[in-house]
This record gives sequence, C-alpha cells and structure tokens, in this order.
Amino acid sequence: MIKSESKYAEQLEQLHRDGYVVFRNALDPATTAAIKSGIAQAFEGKGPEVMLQGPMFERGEVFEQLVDQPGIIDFIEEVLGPDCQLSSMNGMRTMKNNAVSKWHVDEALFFPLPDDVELDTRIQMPVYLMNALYYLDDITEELGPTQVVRGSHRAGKHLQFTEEIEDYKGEGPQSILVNAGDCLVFNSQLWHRGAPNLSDSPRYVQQIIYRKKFIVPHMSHDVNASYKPPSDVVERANDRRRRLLGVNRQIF
Ligand SMILES: O=C(O)CCC(=O)C(=O)O
Repeated sequence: MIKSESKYAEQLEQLHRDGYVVFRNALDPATTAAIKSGIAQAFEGKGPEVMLQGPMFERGEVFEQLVDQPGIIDFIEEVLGPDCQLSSMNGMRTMKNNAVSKWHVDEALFFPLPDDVELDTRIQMPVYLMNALYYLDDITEELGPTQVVRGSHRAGKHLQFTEEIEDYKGEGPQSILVNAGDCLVFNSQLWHRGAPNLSDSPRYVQQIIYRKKFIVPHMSHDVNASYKPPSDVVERANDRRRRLLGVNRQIF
C-alpha cells in the first residue's frame, strides 16, 4: 500500500487493505436523534417495503450539515480528492424482515478480474465511490447490521445478487456492530449488504454516497441529470458544501 503522511494515515491504510473504516462517535447524541427523527418523518405514510428516501439535504439544516460533516468529509476528500462531490443522500428505514439483504457492490463492478487472476498486493486500487453509513440506533444482530467481507473490494468478481456468499481469501461475512452516532465509511467495491431486521423496531440509517468529480451524480434515483439542489440550501451552504452539492463556479 502507498504510505501516507496524512493525519488519517492509519484509516487510509485500513480503507485500502480492508475496504472499510468505522469512525466512532462521528455524530453527537443530539444530532443523531435529530437525524433519526427527520428520517422517520420522511417515511411517514410510506409502506414497510419502502427503504430509501432522499435527497435528505432537502429536509432541513441538520441534514445539510451532514453533507460536510467534519472528520468524515476530511477523510473522504483524502481518498476521492479535494474536488469530490455528493452522489446521493438517502435516509434508510428497514422494517421487520426487510433489508437491502442481497450481497452487492454499489453501482457497478469497476475492475473485473478473471477467476484465476489476483491483484498484485503492491497495487493500490483507485477509489471512485465511497459510501458513508451513519447509524442512528445501537446496532445488534437482531436489528440487522451492515455486513461486509473484509478485503473483497479487491476481488474483481461479479456477485450473483444472493443472500449467501462465498468467503474471499478466508474472510466470511462480518457484522458491523456499532453504536448510534458511529459511521461506517467504505469503498463502493466492497461486498456488503444489510442483514434482515429481525426485530419489531424500525432501523434507521443515513446513507451518503460520495463520488470522484467525473462520475455522474445519482442525487435521486429517478431524476439524476436534471436534478438541482434547492436554492435556499445552496445559499446557506459554505463553499465546500456547495461544491459537494455539485455547484461549482470554477469549471477548470
Ligand atoms: O442497510 C445496510 O446496512 C446496507 C446498505 C447498503 O447495502 C448500501 O448502502 O449500499
């Protein structure tokens, strides 16, 4: 792996080696509670099968601030570059027996490898998309943790979109058991899923996907290319947040 002098050197090494990093206490308890209640509101009147609502920065300043959440955005910019932008910002709610439970990588497999070929360990793969999941509940096996296969972002393998998965280099699924306010940041190429929620309580998670600037945004799953953030959100935003929202004065 390429050595870094950054204050995030340890996390960068972990991201490139394992495909993910957990940031503990990324949100304080008041922000965690406000985000959870804002997501719950966004799902009011929606059936239990609905799992995503967004873009959440349209739903108040507490969500706008999360776009450039200190500590998390600094790390994301280290990986994706200082001109990176938001791709999507969905609130998630999973009800009993529901979840994004099929193993997948986000959006597309960027670098497929033939079955009998492995990446040389000296090669550090570029990262194009990163997912940040903010947990708003203490996550237990019953509530349905995010599960990942460590190191699998380097596998280059098409997944069959199933609920069972083979090991990768001796690593099987691992549940990310974290607390409310923690944030999991991962390379979009990591094999992951949300395990089904077996409890009677809804599970709320705030998902934010960031992209390298040259990748097309995915602000909402239906309107991406024509989407413009609301003008009051843009007016309130600092320069960094504006750029993350795709509002750039300087093109070159
Ligand atoms: O619900 C989860 O924990 C995982 C969500 C997921 O698969 C994703 O954000 O791509």
